[in-house]
This record gives sequence, C-alpha cells and structure tokens, in this order.
Amino acid sequence: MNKSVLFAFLFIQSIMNAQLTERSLSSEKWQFKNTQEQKWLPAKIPGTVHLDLMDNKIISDPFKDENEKKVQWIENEDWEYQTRFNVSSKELQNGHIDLVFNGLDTFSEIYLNGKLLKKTDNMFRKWEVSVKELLKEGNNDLKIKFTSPVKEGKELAGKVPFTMPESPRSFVRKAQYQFGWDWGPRLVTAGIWKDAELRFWNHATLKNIKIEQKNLTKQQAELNIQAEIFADKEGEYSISINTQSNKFQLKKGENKIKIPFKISNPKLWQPNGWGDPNLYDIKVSLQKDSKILSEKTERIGLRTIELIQEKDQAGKSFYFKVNGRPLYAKGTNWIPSDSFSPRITKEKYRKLINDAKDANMNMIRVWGGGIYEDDEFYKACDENGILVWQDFMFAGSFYPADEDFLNNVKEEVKDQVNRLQNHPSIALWCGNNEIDEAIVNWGYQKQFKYSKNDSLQVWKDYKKLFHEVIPNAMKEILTSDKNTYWPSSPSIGWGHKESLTEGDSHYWGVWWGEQPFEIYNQKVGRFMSEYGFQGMPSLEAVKSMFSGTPDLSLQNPVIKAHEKNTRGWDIIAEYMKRDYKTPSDFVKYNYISQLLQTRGMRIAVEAHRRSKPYNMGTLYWQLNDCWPVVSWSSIDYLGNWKALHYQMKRSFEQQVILADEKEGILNFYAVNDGLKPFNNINLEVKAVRFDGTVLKEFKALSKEKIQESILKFDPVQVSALVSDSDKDKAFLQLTIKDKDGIIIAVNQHFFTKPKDLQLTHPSIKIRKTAPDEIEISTDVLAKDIYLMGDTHFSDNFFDLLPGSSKKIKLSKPLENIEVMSLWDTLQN
Ligand code: BMA
Repeated sequence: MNKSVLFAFLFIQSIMNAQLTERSLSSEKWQFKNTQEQKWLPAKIPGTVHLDLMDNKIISDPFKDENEKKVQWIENEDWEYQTRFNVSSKELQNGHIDLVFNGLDTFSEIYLNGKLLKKTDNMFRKWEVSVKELLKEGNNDLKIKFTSPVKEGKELAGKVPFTMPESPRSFVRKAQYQFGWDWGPRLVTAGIWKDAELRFWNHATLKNIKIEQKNLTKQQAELNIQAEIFADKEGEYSISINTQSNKFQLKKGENKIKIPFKISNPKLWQPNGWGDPNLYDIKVSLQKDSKILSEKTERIGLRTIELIQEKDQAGKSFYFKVNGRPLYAKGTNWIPSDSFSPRITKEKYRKLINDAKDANMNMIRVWGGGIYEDDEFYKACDENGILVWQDFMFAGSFYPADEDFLNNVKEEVKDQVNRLQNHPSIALWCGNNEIDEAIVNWGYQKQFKYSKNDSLQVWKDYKKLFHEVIPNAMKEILTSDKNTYWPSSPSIGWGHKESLTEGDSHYWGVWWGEQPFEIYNQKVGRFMSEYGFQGMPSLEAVKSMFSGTPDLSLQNPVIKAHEKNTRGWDIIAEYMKRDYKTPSDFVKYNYISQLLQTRGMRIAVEAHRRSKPYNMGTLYWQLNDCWPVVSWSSIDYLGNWKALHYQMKRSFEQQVILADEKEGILNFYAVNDGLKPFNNINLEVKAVRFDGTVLKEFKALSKEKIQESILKFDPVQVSALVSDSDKDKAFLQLTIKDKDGIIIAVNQHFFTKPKDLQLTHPSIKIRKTAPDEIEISTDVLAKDIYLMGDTHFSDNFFDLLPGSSKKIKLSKPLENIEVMSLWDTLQN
C-alpha cells in the first residue's frame, strides 16, 4: 500500500469510526422462559410471549377454535428473555454506547452482565441507557424480566380508594385492546415488542429533528429546521441540511439549534383526491472536523392544516382546512391489525393504507385503545395522502392521575410526539377515545357506588390528564402551536343534543341503540368520527377460525366465539329481519350479513354527504380487524374486502349523486369534494323496471346551489315516477353529466326494503376476457352480485343493471368463479 492510499484508507476509517452506528440486537440468539421454570426456549425479537409459546408448540393458536380461553393463564405469569451478544474491541473504542429499547411490554427489569440497568412500566415509551462502562470485549449477557401486567395493574388499582371500571387495564400503560374488546380477544401480552439496538457514537449525536413550517406560499416554503443535539464537549461543529452547510458553536450537553431553510416553488402535499402528496427529504448531517458524527433524514410534506370551529346558527362548525380550503373528510377508524402487533408486516400496513386510498378515503382515525402505530403506517399515510387523526392511547374507562402515572404519560407523549410530528399526514392529536363520554354517560359511578367526592375526583383527574398534562407535554415538544389538540373523541357524548351541533360525534343509536338505519338521516353531526354496524368476515376468514375441517353453522361454538359483542348475533339477526329475508344457509347468511352492514353504512354516509357543509366529515367504525371475527370492519383479518369496503369506495367517490326520499317526495343532491367546482351539470332520472323497461325519464335542470360543492335539484313526487304497484318492481337510475354529456356519477335508488323487492331470476353470465379479467352480464336486474373465489375482484357486491355487462379484474387468475345475487336469498 503506498502512502497516499494508506492515508486515504486511514481517513475513511476515521470517518467510519466517528459516525454513529446502530446495531440491532434483534438478530441475536434470544431465549425465554417462565420464571417458574428452568428450561430456556428459543425466542424471536421483536415479539411477544404468546408468539414464542406458539412457536415452541406450548400453546395452540389462540385465534383458532376456542383456544383463546385456554391461554388466559399467560397474563398472570412472569417471563424472562435473555441473549448473549459479542462486542468487539473496536466497538468498545466508541466514546458512547447506548442500549436502546424501542418498546418493552410492559413491566420489566433490564439486566446487563448481571447488573440492574433500568425498570420499565410503559409499553409506549422508548428506553435508552448508556452502557459503555458495563460492556466488555467478548460476550455480554442481557436479560429482561417481565412481571405480569395484570398483577402489577391490580396492585396499582388497589391504591385508589374507589373501584375503577375496567380495572386493572387503565392502570397499565399498555395497549388497552389486549384486555379484550367488543371485536378483540383477551390476549394480554408481554415481551420485547419492538427492536432493541446498540448505538455507538462519538462527541455528539442528533437526538431529534423537528421541522417547523413558518410560511408557505406558491413561490417559497420557509422552514425552520430544529436540530436537538447532545454533545459531550463544547466546540465548533457543522450541520448541513441537504447541500446547505453551517458552522455552530455547541455547548456541552443538550443543544437546540434552529436553522432557516427554504424550498422554492414548493409542490404541496395534497390529501387523496386533491392531487399528489408531494414529499421532500430533509437530510441533516452533524459533523466535526469534516467527520460525519450523526445523520438523520426526515421526509416531510408542505401543507397547511387547521381545525376550524366557528360559531354559527346551529352551533359550531368543525372541519379541517387543508392548504387553505375546507376538506370534507372521508374515511374510517383504525384498530391494530393484529392482537400480536409485532408481527404486523410492512406489507400489511402498506396494503391496508392502499386499500383506504383505493376506496377514496382521505382520513383515518387511529383509535385510542390500540397502539401508536409503527413508522411504516405513517409513512404509508404520508405517501398516499391519507390524513391521520391520532388519538393518544386511552379508551373507554376512567384513568388514574397520581404523580407517577402523570409523569409516565408525560414521557410517553414526548416520545411519541417526537417520533411522529414531522409526518405531513398527522392532522390532529386527540387525548382519548370516549372517556369524557364514559364519565358523563355510562353510569359507572352508580354501578360502583361512588360517593360525591369520588365522582368529583374522577372528573378532576380527567381534567388534569387530558386538559393539562397531555397538551402541556405536547407544547414542550412541538416547534409550533399550529398542531391541534382535541381532548376527547367524541367531544360530547351520544344522546346529548349538542353532540350533533358542535364538535365531533360518535353516533351509536344504530347498533347499540338498535334504532333503524333510517335514523342516520336525522342524526347528522358536524363531523362523524364514529358510527358502525357489524358484518361477518369473508368465508375464507370464517374458515380460518378452525384448526380442522370447518363446520359452517351459526350454532357452531367456534364461530360463536368469534363474535365479541355480547349481543352481537342477536342484533344482527334483528336488523336482518327488518330489511332482508333471513337465509338458513350459512353461506347465504354470511353474504346477507355483509349486505346488511353495507346497507346501514351507505345510508349513513349518504346522509352525511348530503348535509355538507353542515357536516364536514364521515369516518365509519372500523377499517380492519385484529383476528378473524364478526365485526364492524370493512376489511377482514386476512385482508379481504367485505361488501362494505366495495360500497365505501363507491360512496366516497369525489362526485356523487344522492337521492333522499321523505314522505313521497324525492330530493336529489349532487355533491362534489374535488377542487374543481361543478360546471353546468345535468341530472338524468330514469325509472326502470327490473326487466329493463323504462317507465319514466326526465332531466332535472333547475337547482339550488347550497355551496360551490353541493347542488340541490327541484324536488319530485315519487308518484310522478312510479305507481304504487311498481315500487317493488322498479328503481331509479340517477346520472349526472357535465355540459359535454360526460358522465360524472351514477347511483340507484330503490323504493322498498330489499326483502320486499320483487326480483326476477337473473341469468348471469361470466365470460373470461383475459387471464385476469372477466366480463359479467345479466338480462334483468341482478341485485348485489357476489362473486366468489380465492382472488381479489376489482369490484364485487354491486348491482348489475338490466341488460348490462361489466368487466372485472382479478388479482390472480381463477378457473371457477361462483356467483350469487340477492334473488338467490329471496327464494324459500
Ligand atoms: C366505539 C369504539 C370502540 C368500540 C366500538 C364498537 O365506541 O370506540 O370502543 O369497539 O364503539 O362498539
């Protein structure tokens, strides 16, 4: 090696040495055991004890059969995890070495080479310990002891002088849905649920990068990049942002450096439906003496977002203004996609967010009983233009507010806000799910015989946690106060009249209140953040509930066990009786239960959208499942679209034509959520018999402009379109066209409930037009076509109009496709 080559080699080496490196410990060999037992077994990190017990064939899959009951003992046990990892002398030469746990579930003690390093008590926090002094060259032993969260929770609950509902779950800073929910099994996990790593660094390290958007115009985005740096000695350092480099004098300890940064001709981040969600990479590099010490890249979007609440005649508006324009929010609620969240893959996150985008959604609410989701979730939302309503993880109970608990929450808020704040998708931070409502509406105080003082204490604790501690912790972290904090969803509980005139609203009169679906037409709030109805999952998901041969019958105890709402089956049966003929055959029952769910949600969404701009958001309950289950979801645990998801895609189209029939009068509304206003649109209405005969046809011209984005056409009497005797034999075909005759939207309106329709036997034909495409046709109306097969159909559960055909794409080719329609369920 000549001198110059040697010099270059040493120079590169010194840079390498200086740079921060992270070494994951997840790929080391891990073992686990019950503390009561001797034998260590292989374990996987990140993971949970249930998954490890399954891998070691100690328990059977709790998602199958009635196994959930058999694994309840796990939550009462204590568990230990250990690994031995090698540290090289070169690694030891680094100035600083931190041991980082991105997530420990939940009560644990961390031991390194026999020494207790830290005790943890919050699944949602990140734990970092400096370990340079404790590490040695060669083998090092790391052990984490987890104590039962249920035992720990009970002990904490014992300190409160009155009984708290849902005890002990609310005492434990851990995903609340694991304690069992009305769509989820009780599987209280323990373990190293996120990656564990060693971080090697020298001199100084970038702790956080915070990007403040100061000003945004067409010409320029003015940003402040705030770098939070920890330095072990004072001195001159340089910080470069993309290609712009600056020198700074850093002090020993923590430093906060603000660097102005400009982007000219910025391309905005737009929500789905409004354009591209453009993103920019901001690479921050910390250097000393030309050596890179630490680097971080943040992917940001340039956009403004405000929550607008203005007093009006009815109450107070509630909507998001994005990039200066009111946005009608369309979407759903998100729960964790698995009871064992560490096994949710990046692909699963991507697929679900894509499915949301595909269904024309622009907002998802991350519900407070789950987890702060993985980075991949937020990245996918950023990239797909999906705004996130982010709850903090508190749901449907009372929570303590002693000093330890509050301090713990404060750190959790800081960790999570630090992690997530640069994502352009984050629209709002919300304190909790249904806690205000639980305190005011659910009668726990009476049930647990609270004294007046106990009740006052609960309210005081609530205010402390959600009106003081959380928003104040957020303020400490955020670079600007433009981030909105909303204490509770809903802001006013269901049943109170203000819940429909201000704030966000959860409407549960349908399902919980067992009111008819049609009530949705009246109960429209300013922003509907929850409402829902259950439907069965795909047949494939039902079959996956069984370890052996599935027995598809409603009476089967396995199927019964996969419905978590105590009155669930009865409620479904009751609503089904109201609107459909209840089939005795299981496959047909499954199909009708999905149509039933779809019917309810369609009525709700159409009512919400017709009420624009009074109503400015509709998020149905819920997108996904955490196991195979009968639930409110539109996509089942296996990722299959239920009938509901296909319908939401239609109902969430940017431009829709909607009919509202009341007391023999029909009103038609054209709704437009796009950026381009309607321009001279025409409505065509056709009354069509199921056999295709056109009974009446007219064009509606005159219209009332409620706003740029919503037009109301002149009302029409039903009797002018169909006679009473034709009401069960005909439907309305609604079409809006632009001035050039191009179709903007279509819809159908039926005059009777599905069970009363006088459908005739359709002759449905399927023709293969390509390996991954079919054409389906019918002679007479084929209502609610259901294509069956192990593939994803680009459309399904749709009405095929008399004498029409439609092409459908398949995600994978299929030999045999079975089909049924509503007609098949109306026969005795
Ligand atoms: C809502 C949610 C969940 C629940 C759902 C269905 O209120 O916040 O807690 O699963 O209702 O009951």
